[in-house]
Amino acid sequence: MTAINDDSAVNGIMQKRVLATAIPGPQSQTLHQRRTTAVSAGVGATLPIFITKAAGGIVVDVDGNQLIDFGSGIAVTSVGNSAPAVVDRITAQVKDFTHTCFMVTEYEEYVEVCEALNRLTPGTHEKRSALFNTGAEAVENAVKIARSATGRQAIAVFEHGYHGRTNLTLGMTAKNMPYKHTFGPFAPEIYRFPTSYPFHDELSGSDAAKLAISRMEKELGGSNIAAIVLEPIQGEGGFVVPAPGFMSALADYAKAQGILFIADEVQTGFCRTGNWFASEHEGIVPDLITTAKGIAGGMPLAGVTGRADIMDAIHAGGLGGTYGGNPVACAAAMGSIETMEQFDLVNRAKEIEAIMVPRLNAIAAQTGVIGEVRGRGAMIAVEVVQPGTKNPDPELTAKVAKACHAQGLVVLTAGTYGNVLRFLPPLVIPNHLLTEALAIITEQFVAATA
Ligand code: PLZ
Repeated sequence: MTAINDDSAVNGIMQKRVLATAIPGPQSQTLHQRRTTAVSAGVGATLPIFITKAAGGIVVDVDGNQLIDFGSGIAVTSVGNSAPAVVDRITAQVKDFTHTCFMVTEYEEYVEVCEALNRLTPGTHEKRSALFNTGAEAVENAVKIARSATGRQAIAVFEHGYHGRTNLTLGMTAKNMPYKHTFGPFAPEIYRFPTSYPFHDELSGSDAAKLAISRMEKELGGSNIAAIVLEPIQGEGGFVVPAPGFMSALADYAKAQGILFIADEVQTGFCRTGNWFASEHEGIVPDLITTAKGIAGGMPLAGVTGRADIMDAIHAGGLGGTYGGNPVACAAAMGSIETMEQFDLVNRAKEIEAIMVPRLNAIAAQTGVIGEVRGRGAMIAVEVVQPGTKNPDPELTAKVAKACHAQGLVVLTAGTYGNVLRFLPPLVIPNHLLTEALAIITEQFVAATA
């Protein structure tokens, strides 16, 4: 880790927080104003600053501010922005060709990424992959594949789950505002069940699974269920880590009933949680696994990987799309995977967890407004509550997030109740920036609760 864990410049950007103006600064404000006359008001912005450069653990804005990045563009730039291996591979690929459509004429880069996915995902069984552009598209295709391969229709999903913004995946997503509100009706045959949320349900993994399974049995009947789709750690839902045994009990039930177990690892995959995939923490080998985000260092790419018998059960031509597995995105993925292996980012994510969790627990003890510090690896969050209760405090969460932004730290919120502050640093962030960010978070929690 020595190569990327010092405070020198990365890609010419000093790994240093700089507050040159108020945030957002005047140039960002001007651009944001311009944006309102060109971009639909339906597209949000967590922090309305305009970025010109980013590398390592820093994003640079038009006003010359340098912010510490605890968002990674929502868990995407795990290898850092414009990681050298990603840039080199993209540059070479762009010079050769940018697109043929893999369904029209083939190219090796697509096959290479599928081989890497088959090798890196859990399980040593024979696998196949197919490539798409976004996480939602991967989930849509996993559902298509599961329905076609099983001849069944019902899809079981969970409370607090998030699977995307297309019509099918919105139906699978739990939260109304802002995702689903006024956008229905949603696709049929999607059923939501209780999840394991240890901080609130106080159930063991096996008891939580029993509850979900008995509901599946009574409301659907196991033989009607095509797939159980689950995030091994819920992302948008608030980094909810299920109690140990929850996933394995569901996976066992699925196996016994001929139901496919689909792990949506779009947010948790590719070293983020201190394993290549979060399913591994529980020894789960999913039948199908969806990936996106961290796979390609910021380029749009997604995959469905799974048992060869399932993936090959689909009729020829049944899967595809114009851009899925675009060669430039595939080149980026190979550069990204190379970086993860070269710098051992699985273990770097564990180091980040070891640095962050004690500091966040200290804030919890000091302020009394953090009910739980949770997550794995570099996917860590705090659930903000009214002191002495488990009642959500979304106002305080928003206030602390905003105060962190003003101090030059990009943080995101999450959770069904909007009361989770989540931290997703690039895995290549230098330690001094991690420490500085934790100091900012501490100060802002203390100030907001004083
Ligand atoms: N599955 C588990 O986390 C994307 C969404 C941000 P796409 N999460 C970030 C937003 O507000 O739109 C996500 C996820 C899981 C699927 C998806 C969807 O991935 O690449 O955004 O389509």
